[in-house]
Amino acid sequence: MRQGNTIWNPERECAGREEMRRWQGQQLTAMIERMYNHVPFYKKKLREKGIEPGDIRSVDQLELLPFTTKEDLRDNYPFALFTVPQSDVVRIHASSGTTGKPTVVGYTRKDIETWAEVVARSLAMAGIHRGDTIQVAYGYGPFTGGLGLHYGAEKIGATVIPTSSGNTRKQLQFMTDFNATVLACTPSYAAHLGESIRKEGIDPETVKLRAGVFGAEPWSDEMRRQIEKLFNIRAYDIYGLSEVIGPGVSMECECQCGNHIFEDHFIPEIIDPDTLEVLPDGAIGELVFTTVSKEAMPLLRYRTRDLTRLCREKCDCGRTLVRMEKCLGRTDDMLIIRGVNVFPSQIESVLMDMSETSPHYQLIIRRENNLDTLEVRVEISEQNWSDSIRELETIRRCIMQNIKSMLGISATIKLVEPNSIQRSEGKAQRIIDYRQ
Ligand code: DLL
Repeated sequence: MRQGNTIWNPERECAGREEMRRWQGQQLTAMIERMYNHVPFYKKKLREKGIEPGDIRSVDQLELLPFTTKEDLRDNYPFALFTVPQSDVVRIHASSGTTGKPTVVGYTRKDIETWAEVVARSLAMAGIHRGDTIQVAYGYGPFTGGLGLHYGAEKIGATVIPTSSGNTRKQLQFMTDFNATVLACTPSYAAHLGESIRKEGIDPETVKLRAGVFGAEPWSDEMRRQIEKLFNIRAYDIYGLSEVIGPGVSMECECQCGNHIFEDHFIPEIIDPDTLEVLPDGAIGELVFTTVSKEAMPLLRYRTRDLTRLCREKCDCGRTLVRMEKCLGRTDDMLIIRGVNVFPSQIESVLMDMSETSPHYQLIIRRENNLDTLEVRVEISEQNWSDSIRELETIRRCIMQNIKSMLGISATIKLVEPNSIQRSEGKAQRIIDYRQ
């Protein structure tokens, strides 16, 4: 085992496989009983499969259980999936989504404690501890980022600066004046903050950050390197979704080889999104979670629409928790351009791998004469913005060729001036699809 960061809960995070499976099985049995007895929606779904409480005793039987989808959450808006009376619900979060009703999530006091525990484990994984000062620049509100990180950071005894998102100048002032050692926000906002240090005339030496906890949107390893360079820090990936709990479903350790899933609370599966068949470890597919310990709103085989793969090989950090690879993207963000499946993260890898481009880009998709077209708008970095048409043309051609060789499709590349693409303070909006 590597001697490094503290393992917050070694009993759970380093449990043997059999011990973990036994624990998951017990929790699953109890969860199904709660769901069956308190939620008509689940009772109906379980009965349709011929399942009664007590029938499910082991995680091996997960495959027998029905799936839950985002549509199910919307159909049961706002509280019909709660397994506890509303008087036991101490917090409600909601995720806005782009269309229709928001998805609502409720938490009992114990759920809030579980959430703080998994975020505390996550921060410890990144070597963060009491004595650190964490600037939480995720949005505070119905979005789970701000309050999720906040409670976990307080649990480990760190000092929290709850800046929420936005107001970049104030963020930088607090970061330097209060000696923040950790920044938590979306990777796109981190990139913007990093660039703003120099623009605001701040001496980078006065920035004391040493780690970043970034997530809530897909980001490539190339983007990670850019952010690490901008701040001179180590950047860690935190994953989560409000329906399951919020941030802290999985987190990267110091080995940075995938995110460890807190599987004592959230049992993962990978399925083929078309056939719904369970796929073996190592295969890419849709991530599904069963939240065995949650009280207010447990979820049975919830389809996240996130695409990734699982790995159970031993990790050098000593944790035995299964790992998920960095998310490739969401099934609903996958663009089908002239029949080819394209994930924005693939294009990001190409762009961020080049030193001339900045971490700000947009993908514009149109349909012209029944043919899909992809335009990639990318900002050139300040130091590479040139008056020479020839130099810019060389960069443009290079991006075009690299995208063609990675994806097999041609894209129009439009180089735009530094600072011309709108910056995001939360999740970046990178796709403009005029076909919809
Ligand atoms: O984004 C929770 C969160 C807050 C996670 C802060 C990490 C940090 P939602 O708004 O419900 O919750 O969005 C969940 O965001 O299904 C993924 O598609 C995406 N996502 C979250 N974390 C990552 C990540 C929060 N690290 C949806 N990498 C999820 C890639 C991520 N995608």
